[in-house]
Amino acid sequence: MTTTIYGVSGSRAIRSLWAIEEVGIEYTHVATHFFNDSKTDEYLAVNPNGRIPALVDGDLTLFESMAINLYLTKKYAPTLYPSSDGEQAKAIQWSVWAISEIEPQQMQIVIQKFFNRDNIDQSVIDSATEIVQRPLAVLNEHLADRDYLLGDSFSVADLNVAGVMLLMQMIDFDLSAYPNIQNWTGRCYERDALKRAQALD
Ligand SMILES: N[C@@H](CCC(=O)N[C@@H](CS)C(=O)NCC(=O)O)C(=O)O
Repeated sequence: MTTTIYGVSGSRAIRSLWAIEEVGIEYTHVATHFFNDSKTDEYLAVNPNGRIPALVDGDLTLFESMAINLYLTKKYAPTLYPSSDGEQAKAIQWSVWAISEIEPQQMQIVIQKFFNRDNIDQSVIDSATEIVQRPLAVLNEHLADRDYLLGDSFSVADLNVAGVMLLMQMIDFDLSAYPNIQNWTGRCYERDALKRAQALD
């Protein structure tokens, strides 16, 4: 069976490139860029949304980084995927939380800083920065008495939330009011699997 992952590391595909490096299986990386590469007929047959990442694992084709990561860890890296129903639900909870509570605000800032450089609307940045404080405070509080989201060890919950939070670095977001988040991202971001993923195209 062959496993192929599509996407470039300088994009949200980094989340799933990180995941596939964590699980340690053999795979083919197709460095599909989010501009033209993701709109070819060949790629649209893999992901009709025209977005990266996407995964083909044998007969299974998947899009959405969080779903790809939950699948990869469950199937190939049981140490990263919780065993109890409750903890599995928590992993899903944090994954959904990251893309619904954090990512939309980050993207507002990304759009202004990177795609609207000549005409930045500071009010959009200020508003997104303010809105994201509430979920950041929740995450910071949650990490007050544990090293990782589900307890003592790194799991797919950390992979997914820290994967989404990678964008915070790109937009130079000030996290100094959230020391527990800073310490936790520090632990997550020193993982070799992430470094290998970041070294890919
Ligand atoms: N919710 C998707 C978002 C994927 C996404 O929007 N990827 C961007 C790259 S960062 C993309 O492919 N953009 C191309 C486009 O929207 O046409 C996921 O997490 O996988």
